[in-house]
Amino acid sequence: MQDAVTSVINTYDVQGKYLDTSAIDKLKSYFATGELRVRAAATISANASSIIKESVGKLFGEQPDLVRPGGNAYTTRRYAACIRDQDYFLRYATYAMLAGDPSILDERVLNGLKETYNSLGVPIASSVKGIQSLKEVVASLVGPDAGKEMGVYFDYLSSGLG
Ligand SMILES: CCC1=C(C)/C(=C/C2=NC(=C\c3[nH]c(/C=C4\NC(=O)[C@H](C)[C@H]4CC)c(C)c3CCC(=O)O)/C(CCC(=O)O)=C2C)NC1=O
Repeated sequence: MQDAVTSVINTYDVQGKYLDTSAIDKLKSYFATGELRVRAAATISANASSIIKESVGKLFGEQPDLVRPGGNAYTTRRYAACIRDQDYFLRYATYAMLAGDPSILDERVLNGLKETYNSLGVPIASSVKGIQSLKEVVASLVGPDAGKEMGVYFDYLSSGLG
């Protein structure tokens, strides 16, 4: 896993170069949003269970077949797995937002996930919809600026799955 700072340093170290203005601008923008990121992470952490609840409410409201017989989230065991996956997406997107870097999502979440979902018949399009519901619920809770930062990582998860 890396963060915005180690990402810049690694890139320049490979080339044996000092930081140029593009690198400095990246670092400036990361530090300038530091307080915003920490505050958003605190709000998300304190409200995680209601965020999850609201996001699956939206998803199952729009796609009720998922929780009916034959649906992938039907039965208590699969319903619980579905909620747990939403929780993983929220928690890891929050970590990535704090780091200002998506690498943790590749390493811990997306690696092999699509294959697992396909082999278990977990519908990818509905999972992406669930991630987008998280994005909406979080944005309404933390406000537009922090919502935009989080949105980057929910979109990263969505396109990594899709
Ligand atoms: C930390 C990183 C991490 C992730 C992301 C992860 C996901 C993950 N979700 C799984 C299953 C699952 N995921 C879902 C999710 C859903 N079904 C739906 O219809 C909805 C669209 C969606 C919820 C929004 C379901 C229902 C299963 C169980 C499928 C089955 O066993 O038949 C499985 C298979 C093993 C298991 O059941 O635990 C994995 C590995 N595991 C991890 O360790």
